[in-house]
Amino acid sequence: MIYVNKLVKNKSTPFLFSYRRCPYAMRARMALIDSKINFNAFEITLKNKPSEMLDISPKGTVPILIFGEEVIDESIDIMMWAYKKGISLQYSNFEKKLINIGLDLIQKNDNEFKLCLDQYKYSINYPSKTKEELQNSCLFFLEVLEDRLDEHFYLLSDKVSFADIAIMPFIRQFANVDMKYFSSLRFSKVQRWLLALINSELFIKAMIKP
Ligand SMILES: N[C@@H](CCC(=O)N[C@@H](CS)C(=O)NCC(=O)O)C(=O)O
Repeated sequence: MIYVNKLVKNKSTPFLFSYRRCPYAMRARMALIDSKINFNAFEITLKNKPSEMLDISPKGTVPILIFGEEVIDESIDIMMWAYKKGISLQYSNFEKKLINIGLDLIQKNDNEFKLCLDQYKYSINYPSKTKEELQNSCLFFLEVLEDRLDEHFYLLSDKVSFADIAIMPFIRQFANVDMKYFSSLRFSKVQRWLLALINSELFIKAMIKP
């Protein structure tokens, strides 16, 4: 792992422990790219995490950003770090009220929707509930997003923001469980929003195989 050590210790370029398919790592990579921050990334496997990573952050989750003495091991904190540091100007135009709406949506995603999503994704582990029940329990959040998308194409305005980037990987997971079901839902704005983000240059860049 001399290679990892060298990258971690590089003081001029931020380093990210990442996992391509992890939705939290996706949002971190997208925020870094959106903020035009050049970074080195190391793709881990969850079953065999590098000891260098565990030494730095024993909780053992990705993403982890390391820059000089700074270690940031929560995806939202990495996003905020990126937008503060980067040259993405769009957020300076946001009022505090909009930023708070974005943060509230992310809280709902991470604390409420994610739980329902995991049960739906791993429905086999919940034999007492039907697939339909598990699907239905996720819909409250799609309803919230559909309402937000009533006024603008994206969640906070007509431009992609940190809120879209933070939430999109989880809605993508929801859609991927059963695409036919997702497409049949009444949430046409969420469907259009997700498709636009999946096809965006930002997401495509963030998903390039390491
Ligand atoms: N709250 C953390 C959650 C990160 C997380 O749970 N990442 C998953 C991968 S998607 C992970 O690393 N899990 C550790 C494991 O499965 O061993 C964040 O936002 O960064």
